[in-house]
Amino acid sequence: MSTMEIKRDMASLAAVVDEAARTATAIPQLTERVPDLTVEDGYAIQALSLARRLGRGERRIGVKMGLTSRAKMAQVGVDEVIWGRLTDAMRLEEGGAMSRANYVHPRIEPEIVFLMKKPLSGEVSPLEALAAVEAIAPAMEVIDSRYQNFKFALPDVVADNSSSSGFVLGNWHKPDTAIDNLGIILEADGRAVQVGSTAAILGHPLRSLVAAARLVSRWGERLNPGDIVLAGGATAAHALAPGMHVRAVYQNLGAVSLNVTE
Ligand code: OOG
Ligand code: MG
Repeated sequence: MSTMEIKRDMASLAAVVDEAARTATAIPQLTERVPDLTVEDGYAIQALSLARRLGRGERRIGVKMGLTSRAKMAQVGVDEVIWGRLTDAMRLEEGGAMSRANYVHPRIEPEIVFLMKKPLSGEVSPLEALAAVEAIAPAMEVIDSRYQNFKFALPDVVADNSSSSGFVLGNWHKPDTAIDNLGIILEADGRAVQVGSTAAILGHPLRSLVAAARLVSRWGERLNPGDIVLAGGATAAHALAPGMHVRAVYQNLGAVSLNVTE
């Protein structure tokens, strides 16, 4: 295949995942159609599908890290840290509502989010990463794999923007707030469905920011001032259903909540 043909192919695969996300329709894994799809291809497809979103007027506002905890890796059977791009259209109002109909099979997970005040990319130490942070907040991510049965291989999930589909942010705290080992309870309708600690995120959520700086620069990007960085789920994700009220309660940081409608 010529370079031109390969590029065209990536663009059509980007259209497939983007349309699946836009219309909340489950699709077969791309690796079923293209068995030799690589992780590099996955990131190329992700970048092209993000470009389609930007073409519809969405704004890139940061990145998400994925599979930064054992619980998450075990839940989806992929054990490599991944990243995806976030846009303003994915933001959900804290304490507000999200419509189940806009998603294929949404799940929610408790995370930590960083707000950047300085650019960051490449190999950095945890201290250098912290020096680039404006604020830290508790957050929940709504993930929604576009693949049937929430099943995928590494190149698939990367192409599908690492399952990103929504997020809700809690109150901002100072960057020097201790976040290395804070208890988290994820509740659905007042019942604890997941219990964990921020330490589950690579031992310390700051390590996820270090990994984000390294990974984005590998793909020609950087973290910019004003960007947010979701550090990855601290527990396994919980499936969402209409009528459900979900809340993540954090030791010292407060809580974040969301209501699921039809
Ligand atoms: C992949 C995305 C993982 C996280 O926080 O670990 C992720 C998935 O679980 O579908 O967002
Ligand atoms: Mg996540």
